Amino acid sequence: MQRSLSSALATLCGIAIVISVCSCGKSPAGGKLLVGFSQIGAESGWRSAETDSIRSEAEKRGVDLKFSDAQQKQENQIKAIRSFIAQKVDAIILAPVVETGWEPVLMEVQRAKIPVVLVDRGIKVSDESLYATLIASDFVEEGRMAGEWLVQKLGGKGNVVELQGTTGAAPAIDRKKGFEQAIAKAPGIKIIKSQTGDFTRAKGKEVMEAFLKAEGKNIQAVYAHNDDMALGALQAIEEAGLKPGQDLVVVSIDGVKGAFEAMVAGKLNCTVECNPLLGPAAFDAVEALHAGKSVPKKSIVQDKVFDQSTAKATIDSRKY
Ligand code: GYE
Repeated sequence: MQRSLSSALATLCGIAIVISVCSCGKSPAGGKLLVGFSQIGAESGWRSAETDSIRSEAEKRGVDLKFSDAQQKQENQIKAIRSFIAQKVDAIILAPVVETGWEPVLMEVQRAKIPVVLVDRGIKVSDESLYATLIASDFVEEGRMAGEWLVQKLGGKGNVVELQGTTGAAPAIDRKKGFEQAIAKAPGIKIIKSQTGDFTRAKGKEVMEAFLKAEGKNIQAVYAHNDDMALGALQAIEEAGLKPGQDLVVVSIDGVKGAFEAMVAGKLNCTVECNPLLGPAAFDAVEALHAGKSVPKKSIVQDKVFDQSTAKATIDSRKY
C-alpha cells in the first residue's frame, strides 16, 4: 500500500512535470511559432523584396506571421510592437525606420521576455541588450564603394548632387558617410547639393528636378542612396533634355531589377548591391533564440558593385 501510494504520487508528479514543460514551450499559435514583423512600408523595390522574402520564409517554415506596415512612421512601428506584446508573440522582427527613439518600447518588449531580431537597419540604443541580433549590410561600406567607383569614372573631377534616403535612417546616415570618405581622396570632386528624396521614386524625381533647375549643366554626377530615387532622377534628367548615363553619370545602391534594366539601357551607370533577401537568416535567428541558443550580435550581408560592363551578363540571374 505504502509502495503503491508513493509510486502513484511519483506518476502524478511526472505528469505534472510533463504538463508544465509542454505548456511553457507552446506559443498561442497552437504549437506554431508566432512572430510579429514590423515593416517600415513599401517605399522601394528593395523593401518589397525584403517583405516577400520574410513572408515566404515564414510560410515555408510554418510560422504564424503577424505583418504590420508602418507607412514610414516610427509611431506606427511602436504601436505594432505594443500589439505584438499583447498578442504574446514568440519573437519580433523589426526593420526600424530611424536609428533613435526605440528605448521605451524595447524596454517593454524586454520585460515581456520577447527576443527582438533587427533586420536591414540598425538602431542606436544605450543598452545593447534591448535587441538580440542585427542582420544587415554594411551601409558605410556600400557608400564607400559607390564613391570609389565614381572617383574612377569621373577621373577625380566633377560636381555631384546627392539624393539622400529617409532622414535619420541608418542607410541614409551611413551611405552618406562612406561616400564622403571615398571622395575626400579626390579634392576635385564636390557635393554641390544634397537633399532627402525619402527613398522613393517620386521624391527622387522631384528633388532632381529642383537640382537641375538650380545647377543645370553644372552637375556632372548624381549619387542616390537607393535605386528607386535614381530611377526617378533618370526621368527628371531626360525630361530636362539631357541623357542620363552620358551627359550625367548616375550611381546608386540596392541592385534591384529596375536598376539592372536601366544599366542595360545605358541610363544608369552603376549600382552597389544591397541584398534584401533576409528571410532565411531572420528565421534562423528566431528559431535559435526560441530554442535558447545564442546568436551573434551582428551578421553582415556581403555586397558588391555592378556597372554597365557587368549588367547584361548578370541581369537574368538576379533574384530581386
Ligand atoms: O536601400 C532602400 C529602402 O533599409 C537597406 O531602405 C534599406 C533601404 C534600401 O527603402 O531602398
